Amino acid sequence: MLDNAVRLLFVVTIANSFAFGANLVTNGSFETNSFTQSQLGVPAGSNSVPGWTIAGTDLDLYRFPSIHDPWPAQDGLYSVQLAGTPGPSSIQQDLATQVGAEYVLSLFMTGHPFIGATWKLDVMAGSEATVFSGFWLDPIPSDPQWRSFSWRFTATSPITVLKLSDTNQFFGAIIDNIQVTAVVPEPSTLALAGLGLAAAALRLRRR
Ligand SMILES: [Ca+2]
Repeated sequence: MLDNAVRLLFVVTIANSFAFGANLVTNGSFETNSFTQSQLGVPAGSNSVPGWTIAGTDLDLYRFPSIHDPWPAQDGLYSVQLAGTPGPSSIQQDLATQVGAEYVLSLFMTGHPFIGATWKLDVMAGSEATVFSGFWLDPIPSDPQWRSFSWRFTATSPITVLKLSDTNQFFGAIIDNIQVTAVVPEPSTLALAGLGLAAAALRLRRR
């Protein structure tokens, strides 16, 4: 019976042994910017969206509500479409990371309104890459269809370049609320692990 209890304790510990650290991304929700209603497009090289380096051609920064942006942002007032007017474009920033540590990237994505289609976002973190994609019907103000995406990567450098790209020229994915957090052991489960080890050690001593 004690054997089973100890095994169960270790299984519970392994299954719940992760938590997530602080967000490493600067301005991941695009709420800090020098955007004005009259300038929707943000050209490559612009520093009007602090934290991000903009490359390619142009991106669209949307502020809710406006005639160009009838759907609510997922977080705050602002969201970004990388396939600008015209795109394509990319955004990137350097993240301070620990070599060998694991991180989780999470963001919210929806599709360009007025055109139901499959949209995709190319994601790079250091030398690792993935693609977030899906089919969206036309987002509408009452149903912006924000979906959550996440992906784990391992840092191979003290500086990891996070880069998000959309290869569409005009219409594409819309993104918001970008976060990168370290995967770290959770103190409460570390305590459970300690209890498990203590129980196992006690059993061995009694034999
Ligand atoms: Ca936002």
